[in-house]
Amino acid sequence: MSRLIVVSNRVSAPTDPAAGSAGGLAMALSAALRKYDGLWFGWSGETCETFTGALKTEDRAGVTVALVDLEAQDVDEYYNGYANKTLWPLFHHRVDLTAYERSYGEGYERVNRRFAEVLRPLIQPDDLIWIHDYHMIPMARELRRLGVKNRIGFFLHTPWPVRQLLVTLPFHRRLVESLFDYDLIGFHTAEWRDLLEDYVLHEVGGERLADGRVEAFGRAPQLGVFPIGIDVEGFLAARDSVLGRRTYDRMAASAAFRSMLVGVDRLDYSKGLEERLLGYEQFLQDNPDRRGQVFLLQVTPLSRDDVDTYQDIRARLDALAGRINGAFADMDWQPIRYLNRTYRRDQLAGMYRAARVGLVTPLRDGMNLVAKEFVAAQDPEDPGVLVLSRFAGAAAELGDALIVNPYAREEMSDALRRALAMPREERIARWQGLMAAVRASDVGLWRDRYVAALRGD
Ligand code: ADQ
Repeated sequence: MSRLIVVSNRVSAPTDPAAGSAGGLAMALSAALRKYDGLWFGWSGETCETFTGALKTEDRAGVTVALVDLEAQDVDEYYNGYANKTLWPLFHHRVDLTAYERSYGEGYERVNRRFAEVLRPLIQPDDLIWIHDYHMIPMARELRRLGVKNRIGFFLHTPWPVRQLLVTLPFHRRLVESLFDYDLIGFHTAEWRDLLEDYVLHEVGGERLADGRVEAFGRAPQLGVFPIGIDVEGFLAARDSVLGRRTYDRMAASAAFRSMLVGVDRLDYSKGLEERLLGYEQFLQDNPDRRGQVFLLQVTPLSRDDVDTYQDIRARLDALAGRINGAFADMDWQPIRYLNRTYRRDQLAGMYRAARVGLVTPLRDGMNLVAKEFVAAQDPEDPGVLVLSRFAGAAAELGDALIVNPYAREEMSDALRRALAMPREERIARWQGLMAAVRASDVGLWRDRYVAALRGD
């Protein structure tokens, strides 16, 4: 069997899977690679004075990882710049937050070239190469330049933007052309795939071939839909672990017969956190009889601190949570518990299980694994209700959730009232549909489907 080489910006294989608190991508990839004979290559997260390309190789929880340091200027232009200030906001439709600086684009291409040069000697002729996410789009082009003939696949964890916004990016055509050096390009949903096709057909003058593929730039890569999921058995084990059960007991006791709503998100403007708090505020206004009977546990660790936008959103959320608590709290009740820290996976599982409602309301999200974790954590006999944004990729599979438009606070308020009043039979019926969908997209299946398609099976 051919080896699998996985490439992503950050490499994060947790030594104890139950303790994992890394982002969605890292959790999914470490679960996927654990059973594979392969190599995981990426940036070490460290900087060096002058780029040498020296590799640090180690074994982490059964996964061989190969890491390289970058210069401070690389990190600034490629990671903080083009990845986090250009592509991330643009792909999440925040052109108001998108930076279009030429030095960022140059740094992005330089770092991708450096990564390709360091990886090149490690590649054996029949290796499959699987490159992840928006940090790495030009990697295939650079590897091809170095003579790599292997099958190379790309997977985008974020949404793909609409054509009308993508064209605001200088050199957008160059970026998309470099995508066409892959053999396979994977997305979470048909919607994201269709948006790339739309750009290629209408902006570049590409053509639809008889077999359904789209041809442009003299190439016709395969485009596919591979919805990512969670490690279902691993997550259930975390939920049922000693710490998972103890966390559930603690939360249930501290809820003291009140219904808990739970939100778990990285601090990011794409997650719709302000809109969620505003929807909850509306609910408290609309339903005086519910005050004192519910509370929102919002778990949001701080992230990407060096990008100004995250400082702003943090300040706004702090103010909003303070305002709502100030306006509605009583001597023995606080409507929002806002926690800025990460928790172990088993602790999160216990929190989800203790919640009556899971609030997953991003404004735009490639998939959203929290939605799937919340479903998996529930008690089949007495499950909580998932309130899910229609703008999360997960909504394409999780139609049994209460689907909401997070921009409309009255709609959020209505959904909360409905979720809290939902009879047990309906909760069970919806949960069964949701859990079947969560199992059908298990991360192991996701990996196997992608690798089979990359191999050309
Ligand atoms: P993310 O934007 O990071 O991922 P998501 O899919 O929700 O979003 O995954 C977040 C992960 O981080 C979850 O596993 C969650 O449990 C964990 N997490 C969040 N808050 C935490 C906390 N306080 N403590 C510990 N763990 C916490 C990107 C894309 C998504 C896509 C994934 C996978 O933005 O759309 O679903 O990649 O492709």
